[in-house]
Amino acid sequence: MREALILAARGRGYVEPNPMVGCVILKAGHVIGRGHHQKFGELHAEPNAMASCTEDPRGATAIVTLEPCCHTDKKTPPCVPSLIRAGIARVVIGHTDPNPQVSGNGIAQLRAAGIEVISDVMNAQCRQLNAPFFALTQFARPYVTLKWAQSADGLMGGAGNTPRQISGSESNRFMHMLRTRCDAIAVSADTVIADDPMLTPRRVPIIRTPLRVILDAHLRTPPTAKLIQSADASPVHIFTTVGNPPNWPGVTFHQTPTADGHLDLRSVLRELGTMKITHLLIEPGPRLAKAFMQQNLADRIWVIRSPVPLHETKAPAAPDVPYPAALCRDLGIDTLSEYLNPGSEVFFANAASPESQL
Ligand code: AOF
Ligand code: ZN
Repeated sequence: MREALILAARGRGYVEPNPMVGCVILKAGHVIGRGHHQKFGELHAEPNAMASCTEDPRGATAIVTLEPCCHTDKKTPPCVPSLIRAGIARVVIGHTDPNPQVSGNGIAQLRAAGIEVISDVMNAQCRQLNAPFFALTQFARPYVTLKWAQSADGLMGGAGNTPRQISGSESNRFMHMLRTRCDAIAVSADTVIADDPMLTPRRVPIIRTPLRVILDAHLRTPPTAKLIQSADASPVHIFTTVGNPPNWPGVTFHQTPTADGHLDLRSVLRELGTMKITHLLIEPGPRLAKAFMQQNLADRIWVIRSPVPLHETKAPAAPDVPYPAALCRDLGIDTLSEYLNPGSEVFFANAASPESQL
């Protein structure tokens, strides 16, 4: 199962909104096949593993991180009938599929065919790997990651929200690798005004181009912002409470209710869920970061810490993250810490995510 998990993790960024799945086939104590779900719409882990078998899989054990699918009326043929046809004797499963069309039916069909099924093996780790899939299928919202860089003295920028280069070149390259594995990147209007960002992945192999999102309750985004000027080529979505928004090419406005005078973040997430956004990366300033954390809406936090202090008074301080890190690693002269929110409804194990180990 440990090996199947490693195989599954190769799918991050390629398979969403599907889950990542890995499969290892064992016969007489030897691995005879390996596979994973490589790309959305393409073959599942089990047929890939069976196609790679170096021996006839009849009588073999298939170890799969996710319950094999049994439903039809979808992009690929169901895996349960192909496991039965191949004569697999035993299936070991990490977690049941939260997809209501499968959810235990895959296991029932395998058993009905006389196949031995052992389920929930390394269950918490397998579910943690697919926490974003659980967020979307069970809670109809994306998995939310906050990412920020902070100086040695804990600052996220200069006084008055002025931008400062805090992270080094290796951290920046790493962040672009993470961006291209997300479905959407969101910033506040404050960040648009202060930094004028593009929010595109750059200087790394492009896996997917995330949707660009601005959280802008009072519609303060200037039409001259790079995001708006480039919206024709790469769409931008603005969540606002303002009615009758302007007609900007490539920009979609989402009318959003308020909560305490701010955008209602739960409504934002619900709307992004209807758009099948699985991974939402937020690149917040201190105010937005605190709002997501206080409302328990951040599933994961990445903090890049620079060894260099900014020494600025009146500059915004980064929030404290009140839970233990799942991973700490060097990125050039900086360090990256990954925190999984144990209070998240899709927290299953404090296991580092595959993209943080790229
Ligand atoms: C598996 N093995 O590797 C994956 C499964 O549209 P399709 O045909 O790709 O089916 C997608 C659904 O199949 C997805 O929502 C989930 O329930 C399941 N994913 N199942 O047996 C796999 N990726
Ligand atoms: Zn399948």
